[in-house]
This record gives sequence, structure tokens and C-alpha cells, in this order.
Amino acid sequence: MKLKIFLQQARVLVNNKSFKKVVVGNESADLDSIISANLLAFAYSEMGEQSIIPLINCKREDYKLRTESCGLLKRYDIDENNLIFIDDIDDLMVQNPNQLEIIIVDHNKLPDNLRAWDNSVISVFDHHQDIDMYLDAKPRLFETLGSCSTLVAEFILEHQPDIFKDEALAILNISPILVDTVNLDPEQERVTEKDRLIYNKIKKFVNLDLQKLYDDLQFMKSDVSSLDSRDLLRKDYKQWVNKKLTYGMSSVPLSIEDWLKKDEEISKAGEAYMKENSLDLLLIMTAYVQNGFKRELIVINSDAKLLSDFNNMLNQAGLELTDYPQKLESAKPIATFNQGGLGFSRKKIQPLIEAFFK
Ligand SMILES: [Mn+2]
Repeated sequence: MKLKIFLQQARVLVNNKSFKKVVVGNESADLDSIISANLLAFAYSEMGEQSIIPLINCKREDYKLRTESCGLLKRYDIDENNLIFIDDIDDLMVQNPNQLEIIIVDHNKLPDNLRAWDNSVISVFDHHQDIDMYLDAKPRLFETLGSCSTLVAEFILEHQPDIFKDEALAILNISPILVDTVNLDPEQERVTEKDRLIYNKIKKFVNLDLQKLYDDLQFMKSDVSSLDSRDLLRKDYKQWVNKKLTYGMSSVPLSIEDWLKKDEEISKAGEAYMKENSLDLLLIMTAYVQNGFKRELIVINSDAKLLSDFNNMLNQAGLELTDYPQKLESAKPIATFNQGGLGFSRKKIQPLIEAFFK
């Protein structure tokens, strides 16, 4: 596939530090950003740019957490070894951009780690709100759309439509549009007229059942089979610091029962993760569908009395915690529950923790 050959050439440019232009996606590094950056860089190279590279603004080791992107690209024999991540770029080239020219896609402002590139931005392709940055950029495309990949596809259709004669590239481009617009469902209020228009244009290059593609992408998103316990803990993790303690909350899309089949020592992984992040308290929230939506909760800290007071507080708030039938062994005090109060998401529990430790 031509994209893979392009990526191999881009890799050489990175190794030689001889690239001149960078197309960078946003630091959430979601499917939209990854596809937009890679396809746009490829399109520019097909238009004659010699030394352009796509850049994914996340660490190489974090790519596997993006199971949807991994799964989709893997279908076309592209894995993390073919892609360029932020830790592949020499720090000096980040700090002293010198001759670099930067094209930003799927965001309107470079994040902190790339602020040194602010004066080198030459083009912007974004579907977020225009906040009047990079006013001299050309093109400077801001449009409220479900997906930035719609803008990229429009650009390709205008400048290098033959790209889509390779069906794989049309499928790659249409995938984030499907995901970001929830399969073009008007009720979700994500899809715009332009998304629909461009989708219909790319669709002509695709022989695949697009409902099936959407379903596959949904499956890939929740498919955590390739992740180990540490990956599961960090996939969807948030951390807070207050005057009393540092605490973290991991959301895991897997039942404790299924997780234990992968790893009998979940609690050990939890303790190691606490150490890695210098945590005083870790909450692991599982959420999954098995005869309906279910939640479980694992709480680990270092003080048994405090742990039981804390759990009482959660119960008084309405979490309806009942002891999990199987006891998890741990060096630190640990409590494991079925959570009856299904409305208590991380967003709702975090303020309770903040209030308890104020
Ligand atoms: Mn986006």
C-alpha cells in the first residue's frame, strides 16, 4: 500500500533529522487525529512535498491503548513500528524548530509540549472552535464538523482524488467520520451536512459494508484483549492532588471476573500502579455490559481504618456497595464491591472524594 511506503520514507526522514514539514494531530491522539495527520501528510507528499512527516502527539508506548486506531490500521498492515510518535522526534527539533514548517490538524492551538512550534505553523485544518491563533496560516480551515477527517477528505478530493482509488485509503478516511458522527445518526447531533456530503463522495470508492465497518470500529474500541493490567489501569485514568493526598481513578471496561482470567493478581498491579504514580488512594471502577449494565469498585489505600470510613461515606452517598464474593489479596488495605448505584460515574464520585479529604 502506498501509505505504508510513504510512512517508511517518513521514518528515514525522522532518523536522518532531515524532515522539513510536520503534520501533527492533537494530543488525545484519537482515531480522527491519527488518520487526519497521516492521510494529510500522505496527500501532501503525493502533491510533491519531499520532506513531510505525519506526527502522532502521544508516546509510542501509549499507542496500544488506542485499540480502535491499532485495530483499524493493523488491517492494512500498519502497526506502531510504521507510525511516528512524539518520542521519535529529537528534543532539539522540538525546542528549536529552525527551518520546520508545521501543519496542525484536529486542534486549534499547539499543546504545551509543542508550544515552541507556535511561530512555525503554516497551515491549520480543524473542526473545533476558531480561537484566532495562527492568523497567517494558509490554508487556515476552520469548520464546525463532526470529524476533522471530513476536512481532510475534502482536501484530498479537491487536490489528489486518485488517492481514493486505493480502497484502503478511502476506508481509512471514512472511518473517523463514522466514529465521530456516531454512524451519521442525526439524533446524536454530531453529523453536519458537510460530513454527510463528503461521506457520500468517499463511499463511492468503498465496496465494504459501512454498517459492518462501523460495528467493527465499535468493537475494536472496547476490545481490551491485548492489554495487560497496567495498560487497563492507565487506559482511562485521571489523577488529582489536594492538600491531604494524591489519588487516582481508573475506569476499566471489563468485569473483575474477566479481568481475573487475564491476571490473577489485579491487586498487585493496582499497588504497583499506586507506586508508579505516588498515590495514597486508588479507585478502580469497572463498567461493562453483562445481562445489563454493571459496575464494580475496588478501593486501595494504605490505612485500613481510613479505608472503611471512606467506604462508609460512599455508601451514605448512595453507591449501594456490597462485598464482592471473591476476596482480592493485597499487601495494602483493599476493598472490593459490587456497585448497585449505577449512576455514580467517576465524574460523580470524584467530588465526594474531594469533600471527604478536604
Ligand atoms: Mn477531531
